[in-house]
This record gives sequence, C-alpha cells and structure tokens, in this order.
Amino acid sequence: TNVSELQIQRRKYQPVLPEVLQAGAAAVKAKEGKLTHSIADREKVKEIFPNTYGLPEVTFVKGANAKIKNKAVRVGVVLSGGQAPGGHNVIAGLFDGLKKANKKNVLIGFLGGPSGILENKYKVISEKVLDDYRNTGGFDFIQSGRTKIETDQQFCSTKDNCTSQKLDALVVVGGDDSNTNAALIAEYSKKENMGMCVVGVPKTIDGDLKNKNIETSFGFDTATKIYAELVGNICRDVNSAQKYWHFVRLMGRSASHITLEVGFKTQPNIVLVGEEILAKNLTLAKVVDNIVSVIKKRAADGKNFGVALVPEGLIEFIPEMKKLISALNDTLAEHASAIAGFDSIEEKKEYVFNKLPANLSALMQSLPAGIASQLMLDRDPHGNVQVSLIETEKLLIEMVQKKLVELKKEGSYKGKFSAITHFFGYEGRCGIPSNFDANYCYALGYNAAVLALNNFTGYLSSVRNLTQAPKKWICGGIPLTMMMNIEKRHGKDKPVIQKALVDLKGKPFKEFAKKRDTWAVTESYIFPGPIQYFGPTEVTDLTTKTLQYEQTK
Ligand code: FBP
Repeated sequence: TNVSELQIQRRKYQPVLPEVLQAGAAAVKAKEGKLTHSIADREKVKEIFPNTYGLPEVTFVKGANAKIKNKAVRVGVVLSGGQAPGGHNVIAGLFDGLKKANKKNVLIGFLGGPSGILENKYKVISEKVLDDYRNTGGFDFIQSGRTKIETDQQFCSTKDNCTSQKLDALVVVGGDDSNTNAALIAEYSKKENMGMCVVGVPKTIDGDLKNKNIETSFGFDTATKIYAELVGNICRDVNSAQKYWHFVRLMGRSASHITLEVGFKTQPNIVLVGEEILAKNLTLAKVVDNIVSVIKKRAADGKNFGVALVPEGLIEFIPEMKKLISALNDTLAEHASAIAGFDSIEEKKEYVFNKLPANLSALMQSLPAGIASQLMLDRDPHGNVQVSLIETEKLLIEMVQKKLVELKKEGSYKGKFSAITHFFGYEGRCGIPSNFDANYCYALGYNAAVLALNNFTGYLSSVRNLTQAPKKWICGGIPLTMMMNIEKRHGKDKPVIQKALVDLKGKPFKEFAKKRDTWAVTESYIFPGPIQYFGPTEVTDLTTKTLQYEQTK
C-alpha cells in the first residue's frame, strides 16, 4: 500500500555478491594473515584488551567448510548511531548469509540501538517482513540510538540479556564510537566466557571510519550523491539569476570528507576543508578573510554570486574555537547541576562566561548570540558536540558581511553581497541506497554472517577492492584493536578507534588543491543530478571520486 512506484521496483533489485561469498558460508574458508598491532599505544591497548588484542587479519577464500552447518546459531544485530543509507541491506545480507548456511539459524534485531540490548527489546527477523525493507533507506526496520554501553551495570545487563537470548554472535553496525563499543563487548564476552562473538560493520555517512583495509564506510556514497544533486541544482540556480551567494553547510561531524566529495562532484566556488584550517592554524578571522578574498575577486568581474561549501565540523577545527569548545565541555560537565538550575539560556550563558578563562570568555561573548547558545547545547552520550545544531554558515556570513562593509568604506570593494543559507544533513541519511551502497551493504552483512559462523570475535567486516565490480570484491575481517589508539575522553585515557580525517597529503585533497583556484573565479559547476537506479552502468554503478582518487596510483 503506502509505497512509491520506485520502491516497488527497487524491492526487486538483487544485490551482486562478491564471488567468494556466492556459494554461501559452507564454501568459504578463512585464511589468517599476520598477527596485528594497534596503530598506536600498543602496550596500553593490549592491557585493556588482553583477550582480543593483536588477532590476525582474515581473508576469505573459496573452500569447503561444512562444519559451519553443524549447529544452528542465534545472532543478534543492532544498528547504532546516525542513520546511513543501506543499513537494511546489511540486515538482509546477514539474514541471507545465515539462512543459506542453515535454515534453522535465527537472526534477532535489537530495537532502538544499543539501548535495545540493555532493555532486551528485540524482534525476530522474518523473511516476509524483511522483504519489505530490502534496498530501502533508513533504519526504521529496527531503529537506531546513541546509547553507549560503558558502566559495569550496563555490561552486566548486556551479559544477562545476550545469555538469555542464547546469542552465539552479536553484530554491531556503527561508526567509530559504536565499533569501539563493539570491541569492548567482544573483550568482555571473552573474559566472561559468554560464548558470544562480536562482529562490527563500518557505517557512517561521514566517511571517517576507514583505513587500508576498510576502504569506505557505507552510506557515504548515497549521502554525498544526494547532497551533490542539491548543491548542483543550487549552482545552476546561482548562475541563472546571478544575484546570490549560497552558503551550504554539509553534514559530517568531524571530518570534511563529505564536503570534499560534494566539492568534486559539483565544483563550486569555495570549499572549506576543516583539516586544512587546523593544519594551517587559521583563526576565524583568517578563514573569513579567505572567503572575502574570493567574493571580492568575483565582484571585480561583476559576479556578485557564488556557492560556498562549509563542513559542519569546521567550528571544531578552528584552533581558537577548538579551545573554547574544549573549555566549555569541561565547564558544562563540572557545573552541570548549577547550570541546570537556571531557567533561561541567558542566565546559563552569564554563569558560564564567568567560569571560562578570560580570553575564551571574551571570544564566546564576541560570537553572535545564537551561536553562543548553540555551543552550550547538551553533548551526545559519546561526549561529542552536536555540530549539526550549530549554524556555522550563519556565523561566517555575519562576519563576511561585516568585513565587506569595512572594505566598501575603504573603497576596495564595490560589489553587492546577498547571502542565502542551507544545511544539508538529515535529508541525505535515509535516502534509497545507490547501487553501490545496496551492493556494499549486502556484502558487508553477508560477510559479517560468515565471520560470525566461523566464530571470529572482535573483527570488523571488511569488503574491499571497491572500485572494481562487486564480483571482484575481497572479503574478510580486520581486528578492531588494530584501529585503536588511546585518546583523552572526559579527561580520562580511553581506547578508541582512530577517526580518519581528510589526509592533506592524500590524493583527493591534492587534486582539490590543484583545482580550487580555478573553481573560485569561474563557473566550472557540474550538475550530477539525482541518483540513478536504472540505466547505463556508467551512471548507476558509479562510486565516489574520493575512492577513485584514493585507489589510482
Ligand atoms: P554516525 O557517526 O553515528 O554515523 O553519525 C553521523 C552523523 O550523521 C553526523 O554527520 C552528524 O553530525 C550526527 O550524526 C548528527 O547526529 P544526530 O542524528 O544525533 O543529530
């Protein structure tokens, strides 16, 4: 009933499995590679993960493995953190992989994210209901959440509920924080002899959970295609009316991968990369000066229009803002109850101004009132500032406007500046997955089933060689501890999976750096249009520019 025509057609799409998985888990053997090490802080990470540290990398090859059929298993799956297109196909791949191995295998889905594990809220996944969700966007099949499993009490509940569910494996679909949690549960399960293995699946539109063995996280492809369609349309609008500057903030909590990818796909006039701003130690004023210089140049050519992309994480990359946010994090945590006692945001701000070091207090008071209030919003359970709720694009426009007024007075700028803002974030997280994400997610889920059936614990499902056709993708598992280092969180040393930020020495950034000066003064706009699900494969199966650049020598 309530389905679109596209959904009806899309349901019939058969994801293409990598060749090695096509005959099912009973025809797949694991080849173990070298033992591994964490990327940094080896001793400390080893101390925290005595049972799961340093496992070997695993690659799957064809070969008889009939023993996986012997025992029927029960597997739980949980979707954790922000939505990303393709999550339902991870569940579909996992389900099909398990059922192909043994019809009696059971998959249950914990509801509402990790809190579903703590409260034992779940549903048994049936073929019939699952069929309605194949190749669809969103996480609504079993929902998601950001609860972090960290206290002793929470680990005990996890043990109680997973044991009462008789789980042989738990599959955690999540980003860096969620997979850090998965690693801790894997370690705990070993320590407590729970007989449950834990497998992670790399999810996040942000694209920052990646390394040599995890080429990209799922959802990045579809989300950037959606944003690029919208930005491309704006570029055309801008060039048609030639009277506005559009400032578009794009999601991606920390890393600027999304912004860079959308930049490649649309070639707008300004693309800010947070990582570069940090590396160059640019102040907010300097970032504004750089934007103003492009606006001035274009105005001198009679072009009072353009498009600027701003990564939502920018604010945390500007060194002085980074310091302010870090001091705010401490102040808000330390004085939580006093602050909760005030009714109005103005009173809360006043209180906080007095607690901050003088220079940071002055900086905070110099910001537009709205931005200062947004900086005070609650942190998420992993301690992250909710950058999606901070309107950095408005902050920039306000400062740009001020500067342009000054320049006009001096006589060095004669243009007109009229700006419009956008934030593209949530609209990209639940789109119908592209062919790439539909295939990749299905393969990641199926591969997670093979890892679970072979009892690999503390591994992240790894499907690679992604610029090749799906049939040629390489499958296996990467130990979670291999991606870890120690970072300070809430003032304490914690093991965490290292976020992959934009590498300024990497090919994608270098390509961008070569082109941006031309983009700034011309209208080199590209219009990618909407995601195509049917038609020539050059269009339907295209993956990201980021992957293409990363994988060309
Ligand atoms: P994950 O890292 O959990 O995948 O979430 C990514 C993200 O979409 C970020 O891009 C964004 O900053 C954040 O989630 C928004 O979180 P929320 O959905 O809680 O508002």
